[in-house]
Amino acid sequence: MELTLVQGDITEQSMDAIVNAANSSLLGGGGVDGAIHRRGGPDILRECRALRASRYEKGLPTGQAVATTAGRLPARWVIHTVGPVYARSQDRSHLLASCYAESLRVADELEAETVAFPAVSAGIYGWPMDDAARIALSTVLRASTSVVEARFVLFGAPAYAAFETALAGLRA
Ligand code: AR6
Repeated sequence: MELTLVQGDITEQSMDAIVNAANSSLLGGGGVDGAIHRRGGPDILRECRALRASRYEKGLPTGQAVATTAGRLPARWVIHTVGPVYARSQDRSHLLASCYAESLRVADELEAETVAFPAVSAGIYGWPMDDAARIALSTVLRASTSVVEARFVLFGAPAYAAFETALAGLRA
């Protein structure tokens, strides 16, 4: 698998699937979630509502992932995953790793070959970027998947630099 890092906006990526850092309501929010729903249009929210009514009446649990189509976005699918809120007093890194592993599992089910990820939990959910990057990259590098390209789309220079440093550390 090819793993790439780019600085940019995930809503502009022409990939088979883009991953959304959602919340368990699946009904939208701020950050990358807000951007995806804003640019993708109402079809995504309609499918999210249907998922809530059928498979996830209590919401999508933290660490899990589920797909919808991508509305007006250039991607084909959006894979919604729910990152853990960062807590200094409790190690939730297994849940953050699970977001990436489960997103790749859903991508495999969709036969998606190219997948773009944001830095899940590293915005509103408060995860320190360096640690979020290390968990994200090590999980994706370890995954057994048919995905051909995993692209991390980092919003801003500091996020990109943190991922670059973390990747160099993992490859050293
Ligand atoms: N493209 C790529 N990355 C982005 C974009 C974008 N368009 N916009 C923001 N980011 P966040 P979380 C970066 O807060 O921490 C929502 O309200 C951002 O700079 O989007 O998992 C949900 O509904 C940061 O580095 O997600 C949840 O309630 C990273 O994406 C909650 O926020 C993740 O930041 C989830 O919080």
